Amino acid sequence: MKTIDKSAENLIKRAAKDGIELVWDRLEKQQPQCGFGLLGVCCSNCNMGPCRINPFGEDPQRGVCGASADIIVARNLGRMIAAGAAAHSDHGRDVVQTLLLASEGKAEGYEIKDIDKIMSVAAEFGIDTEGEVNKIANDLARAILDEFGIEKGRLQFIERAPAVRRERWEGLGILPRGIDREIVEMMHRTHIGVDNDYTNIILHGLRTSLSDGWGGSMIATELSDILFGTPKPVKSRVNLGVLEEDAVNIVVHGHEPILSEMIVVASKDPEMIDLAKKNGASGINISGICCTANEVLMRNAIPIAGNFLNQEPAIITGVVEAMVVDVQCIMPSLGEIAKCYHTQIISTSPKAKFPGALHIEFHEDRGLGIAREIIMKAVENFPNRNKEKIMIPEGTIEFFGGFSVEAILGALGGGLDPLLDAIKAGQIKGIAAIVGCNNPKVEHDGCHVKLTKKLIANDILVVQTGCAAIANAKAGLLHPEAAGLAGEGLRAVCTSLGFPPVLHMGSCVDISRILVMAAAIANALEVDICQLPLAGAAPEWMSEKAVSIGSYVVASGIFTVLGTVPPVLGSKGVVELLTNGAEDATGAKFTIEVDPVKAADLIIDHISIKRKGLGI
Ligand code: SF4
Ligand code: MSK
Repeated sequence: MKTIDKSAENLIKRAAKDGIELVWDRLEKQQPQCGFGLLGVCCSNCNMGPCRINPFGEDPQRGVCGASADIIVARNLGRMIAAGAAAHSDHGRDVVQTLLLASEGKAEGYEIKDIDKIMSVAAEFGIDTEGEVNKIANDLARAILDEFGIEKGRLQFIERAPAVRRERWEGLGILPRGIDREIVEMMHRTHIGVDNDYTNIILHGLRTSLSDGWGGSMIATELSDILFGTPKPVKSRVNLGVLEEDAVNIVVHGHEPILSEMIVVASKDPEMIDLAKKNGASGINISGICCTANEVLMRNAIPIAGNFLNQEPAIITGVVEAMVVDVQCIMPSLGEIAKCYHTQIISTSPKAKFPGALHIEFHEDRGLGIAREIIMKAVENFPNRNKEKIMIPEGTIEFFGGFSVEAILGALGGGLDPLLDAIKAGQIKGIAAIVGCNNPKVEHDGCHVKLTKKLIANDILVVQTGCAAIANAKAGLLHPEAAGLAGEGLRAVCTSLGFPPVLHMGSCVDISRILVMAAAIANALEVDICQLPLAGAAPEWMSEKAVSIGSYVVASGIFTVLGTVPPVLGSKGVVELLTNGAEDATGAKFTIEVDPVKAADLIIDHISIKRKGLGI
């Protein structure tokens, strides 16, 4: 089966009937995929190549320059980490720029929403918090821009990690210095003839990934909270059924909250609603796809249309007036599919243009004005719908999101103690972070849901971000009633708090919230993160960002299970390092397990070992 998402199933069938090619069809046409690529043993880093290593022991065993399979696989993996870290961190940089402009009164529509958070983050950066808020915001934005460079030589947010973890990083020589510096250095090291020691490359990969998790991503999360508010629990609805037949449907898709927040604000403007009514609609319906969806869900309870593999089926409904995209995880196929419908794809980032899209470039200084312009385009497109093509799935699923660390602590009465007590008493055996994408190589959403169900049934609290969270929202697991599927201990805790057994903590960059929580638990118990009953999993991952995430999660001391196979199997050395050697270095390692039920068993065993280690 292609998907377990009932709201997408019939749309996929309809696309096939209408001869519209979707991601699954393109994957099929790519078969067989290149064996060298799957193993990670092809290289085109210089023009003596491209080279590939025969994994079956026959010649050639070396690239033209003499690079072995170990070197080629490590270099390719290093570049994947660098690309992923760059994506998250450049997102973070855009949020800092917005804060900077807002502090100078040059960003229309933006304001500082979380005063407590700006004060606490400013204090971390040693900024005087006595003065006027805009001055503090300006000083903070400038201090954070320094984190991208090299002058300071040590990222500020790593101070949130337990001292013992920082010492470990220092001992390994992987303390992240500057975000851009680590990414650039990875590109330098993997140029022909530079770093040809695969262990050294992988170690720098960990350092690069740490500059994402404890740098770029954490910056994106914290500053988004400052500008748009720190999330609190919210109720919303999910799946493609959130699209409405009589309203102007605007789907925001991509990653950054900067424009989508303004679109949400502008969509409530009576003038925009009147315009929609004049064009024959009942109003304006905003929904989201991918991590933009998670951003506007967390702070505005905006419904979610779907995750990564829902982006093409969304257009097949025939009711999307505009799909507004910024950066990351946006398929270049959207423009082609939209040609068969009235949907207007609107690209907005100067960094990301798409075939067949109308480009309305976003600039923070006119944020609200541009959002209004985009909404007007969507509204004017409403009369162009072809009524015969409309196919909206019936029924939506209710779920809860908005579980920032602050919200979780708030619900626990302001401190971690109730959670620690539940863990010590074995009511909650441990915590698993299930994150990451969809991948058409595996059943859409299926691995996320099977893994999660087995974990909660075994009293493991699941925390989630990204497309993984959306998958489980669609499956009904992000609702307090899902506590009925949990083991006795977890069920009791969820029932007393009114919490779901699966907590939605936000977008991909918000995995930094999970790091903050892990560090807080480790600090409270006076142990290192790697001693805690924690695990990570990315059952359906596909993006380079997921490679960076997996790497910083392991580097932070958390055992991680990958559900789709990374392109590393062509190197015995790299595989041994990631699945074994990493444990000596970081206290954690990777495992690859494509069967989600077996992956759950691995996590359950791991958590039980860690519990024994703590004597609980
Ligand atoms: Fe081939 Fe070496 Fe050039 Fe890569 S860097 S393409 S292995 S010669
Ligand atoms: S959106 S990176 S497909 S989680 Fe963050 Fe989903 Fe993966 Fe993109």
